[in-house]
Amino acid sequence: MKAYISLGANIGDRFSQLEDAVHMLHRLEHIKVTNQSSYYETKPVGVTDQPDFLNAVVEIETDLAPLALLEKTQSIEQELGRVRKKKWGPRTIDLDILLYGDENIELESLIIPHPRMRERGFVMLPLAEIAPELQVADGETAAEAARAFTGDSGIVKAEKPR
Ligand code: PH2
Ligand code: MG
Ligand code: MG
Repeated sequence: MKAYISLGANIGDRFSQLEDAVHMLHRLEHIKVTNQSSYYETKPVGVTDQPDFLNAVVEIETDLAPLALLEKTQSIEQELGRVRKKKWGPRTIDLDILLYGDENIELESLIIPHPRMRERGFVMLPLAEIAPELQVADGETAAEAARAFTGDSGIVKAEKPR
């Protein structure tokens, strides 16, 4: 199954944390990272008095069931030192499952498609970069949903530091 995961970090070494998370995903059995967006420097959305984020989206191929995939993403968050303090507060790494094939899932612990993804430029711009034709809602592609955010000065492609 093809799935899409968004990654975000706004404390610590944000580039390394995102890169480590992608490598950890790829090294897991049953998951292959098949595409990765650029990194984006983004203004915080929601709780705005926190540091800027680095965001990206990856496409994976997996035969894990959704909840098994969620367990993997949560253990990567744990391993990279995520401490859950306040909802939507600063984090060393956040992995959110956006889409899992074309499945609709509504569990207490997991809602797919991610309920807020189409309102979030920091998700839609990187997603549209790697999967413009992907259907994100009835009759709407990622590229179409991302159009609402083109020219948003709060979302800028970032160069990877060397
Ligand atoms: N994640 C949030 C809340 N706000 N803002 C940006 N720019 N990037 C994020 O990844 C982000 C956010 C909750 O997970
Ligand atoms: Mg999130
Ligand atoms: Mg999350």
